[in-house]
Amino acid sequence: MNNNAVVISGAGLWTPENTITNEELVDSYNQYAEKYNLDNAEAITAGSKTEKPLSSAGFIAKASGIKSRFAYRKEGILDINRMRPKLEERPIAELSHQAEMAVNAAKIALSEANKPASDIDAVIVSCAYTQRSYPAIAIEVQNELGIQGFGFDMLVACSAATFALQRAYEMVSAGTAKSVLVINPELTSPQVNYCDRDSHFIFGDVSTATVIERADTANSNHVYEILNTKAVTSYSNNIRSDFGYTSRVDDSDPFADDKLFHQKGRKVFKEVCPMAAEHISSQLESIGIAIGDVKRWWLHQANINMNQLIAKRLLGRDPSPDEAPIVLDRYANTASAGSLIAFNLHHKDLSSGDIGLICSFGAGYSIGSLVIKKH
Ligand code: CO8
Repeated sequence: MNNNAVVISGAGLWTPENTITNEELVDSYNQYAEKYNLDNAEAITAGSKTEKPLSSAGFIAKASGIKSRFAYRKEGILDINRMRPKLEERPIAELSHQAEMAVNAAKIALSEANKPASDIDAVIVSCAYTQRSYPAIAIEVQNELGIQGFGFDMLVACSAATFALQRAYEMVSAGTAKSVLVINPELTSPQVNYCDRDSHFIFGDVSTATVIERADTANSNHVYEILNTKAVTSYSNNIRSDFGYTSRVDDSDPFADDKLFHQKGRKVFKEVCPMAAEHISSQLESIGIAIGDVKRWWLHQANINMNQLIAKRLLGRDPSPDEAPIVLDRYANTASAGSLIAFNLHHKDLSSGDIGLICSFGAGYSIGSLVIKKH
């Protein structure tokens, strides 16, 4: 490997302790829906309110592949009089929730990279939402870990992790940073509408982190050269969250359904699958790598049927669990972290020279991918 090559030298995954199974979630949602329908019976009959349909654990597992998810805070989510997590506000002298999640994953990634925090000179926190606009969560993390240099936050919904890895790759290639820590503290549960049957099951909380540096400074056990990166975006309203800093002044309800995650799931499925398959095959073709030469596909984890369809389009057959690992049965959709959870849990068995592909796809629409090769 060329000494100037840019590599992934360490990865970290931090998983919250609390799990919520489909059965638990559906049981609480159905109790909530039955109470809502009873309390609003007159309005529902008059047509001014809509009856809440019941959810089903069987539907969720079949339609999405999700069986369980992790929650940073479980309290409140299953309480039918609350239907959202209860997250205590912390004093500013304490580490913020999202910075804590980020630091937890970052410490694991640094240890895997065999690198002290003092060797890092840039921190990117990249995820679907940040807890506040400023100061950046990345700067708080930088301070907590004692890192010199600079940090910034970026948001690209489901592609936040891959897009940030690409920016880190460019910074190290250009020499503007020596070692970059990319962190994805995906605290999705505050934006999930647990009162909506169609989306209450989709998301989970998690945090992932990755160290990017030059090959000549890397000394960890699992080093991956980044051979190529590719990003694309194409505007779509099919996945939206309209909560923002202007929600206070536009005289709308800042907590209305449109201010939470909402989507046209079937449309997303139909439009994104062919886009992602085309994106990946044209990327590999452009660098002369045959589909059959890719040993592992660390794909975005939104829906098992989506992953199987994309892999089948690429391979011309069903992928084996070993080729395209699935983690969403335990983790659900974790916004941008999904493909990196798959990477964290399924990369150490690869041999020198093996090629893999990390790819995310989702809101925006956005697709981001990296082709990597084990050293
Ligand atoms: N229980 C029982 N029935 C249900 C349920 C439920 N929970 N939900 C829906 N149904 C019903 C529907 O109402 C429908 O009934 P009917 O036929 O009578 O109208 C029937 O089941 C079938 O519904 P769908 O056609 O919607 O079902 P699908 O087979 O399409 O499955 C999915 C729904 C699982 C949502 C599927 O469409 C999907 O996964 N699509 C892909 C979506 C996707 O990948 N989205 C990306 C979102 S993530 C992202 O981009 C990042 C955003 C930032 C993070 C946000 C964090 C909060």
